[in-house]
Amino acid sequence: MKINTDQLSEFNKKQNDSFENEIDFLENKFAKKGISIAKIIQKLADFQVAIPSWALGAGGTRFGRFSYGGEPSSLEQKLDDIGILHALTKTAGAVSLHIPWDIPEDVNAIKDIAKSHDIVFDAMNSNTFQDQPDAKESYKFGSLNSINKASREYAVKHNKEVIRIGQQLGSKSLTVWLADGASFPGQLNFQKALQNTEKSLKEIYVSMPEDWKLFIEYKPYEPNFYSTTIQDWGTSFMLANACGDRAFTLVDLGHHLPNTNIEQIVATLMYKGKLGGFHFNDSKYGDDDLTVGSIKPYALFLIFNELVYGMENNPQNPYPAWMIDASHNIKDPLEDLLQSLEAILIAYAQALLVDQKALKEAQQNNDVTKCQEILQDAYRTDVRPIVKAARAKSGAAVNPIDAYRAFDVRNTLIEARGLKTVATGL
Ligand code: PSV
Ligand code: MN
Ligand code: MN
Repeated sequence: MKINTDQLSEFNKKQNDSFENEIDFLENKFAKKGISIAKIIQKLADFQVAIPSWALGAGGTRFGRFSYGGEPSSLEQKLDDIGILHALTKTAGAVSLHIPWDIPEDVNAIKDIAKSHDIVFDAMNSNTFQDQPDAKESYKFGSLNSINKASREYAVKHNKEVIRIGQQLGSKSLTVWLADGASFPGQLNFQKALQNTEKSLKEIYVSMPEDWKLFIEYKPYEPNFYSTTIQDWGTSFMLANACGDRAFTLVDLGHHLPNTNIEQIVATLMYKGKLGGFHFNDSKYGDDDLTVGSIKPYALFLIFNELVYGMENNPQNPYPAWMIDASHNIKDPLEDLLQSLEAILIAYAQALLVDQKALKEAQQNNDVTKCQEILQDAYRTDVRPIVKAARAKSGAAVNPIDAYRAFDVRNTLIEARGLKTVATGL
């Protein structure tokens, strides 16, 4: 199924949304502060977020999985689904693949399909947290950190293979997330595990092409519940530094203990030029992988505020690789991703509305009340007309979920693929 720009502009016209009037109002209001809404609209229109191949089916739980119907069962179908998201939003122009779930049988055919949807291949993800049916070595007690040399070498080899596949597709980065850790005290020698991890990552790093980046993801717990070898940003940062200039830390919003000040982590990493990748989701308790912005929208805004500051003031930091890392088992996965994309653009727009000049002055004067007022003035602005204007500008749907439902996407997919479908992934 393909939705084209003409169909969408027709649908937009029919909807007759009043966002343009609201834009006029915002232009006038923010011009007084020297903030251009037109520039913000352009920034939002340019913003692209990768969709992970594993978020297109109903998943996100290790307990019951309930098929949503019409889910993609091949890489081709996954790209088609992202094509739908991208047509509706013009924000989802990239895919992040997980190997071995997404090994392409015919690389050129896959590249053609991606191109036809205007999708590029963002970071490749390796998987050393599961043993595959034909596995020669086991990751049961770790992969890159393993006490067992053969398991370590097997995991390094897998990562090299992921790089090779990524190169064929035109990807330029590898994300490594390790489940490696211990479930019980005494199980692991922490120092040895860290040393092995560092050594293995360095081996992977030196095997990357010169124009590739390595993203090292951290997570405090799960699946191991006593210790995780790369548990926090500090460990990831240290390992990235040990590898070299093209190794970076990857922040996943769900990978923090409750109440962690994630925006401060973002600021610290960008200051040091080491924030390479970013996974969006939301959570109430742990790595819940809920829809972006569904639980803590103010925290998301504060994080974006630091990202915007970093993108404008830290040339030492590369432009981060954005990805949604959310999936759910009771919502239509595509509607869920549309909601996440919307929440990301809303938080980005709010952060771009922060009056940086006034904030700097208030900080200089230690005017704490004013600082808070400035941030909250941006956060409490209804930026949805700006997001709609950005989408209208790029030829997307002004209201993507309305369009998704009006075009009856899910039923069309169910008709084509069946009602009892299982997508590969989590
Ligand atoms: C781990 O929880 C994670 O967030 C990593 O990004 C993985 O690559 C992804 O989920 C899928 O396993
Ligand atoms: Mn992640
Ligand atoms: Mn996660």
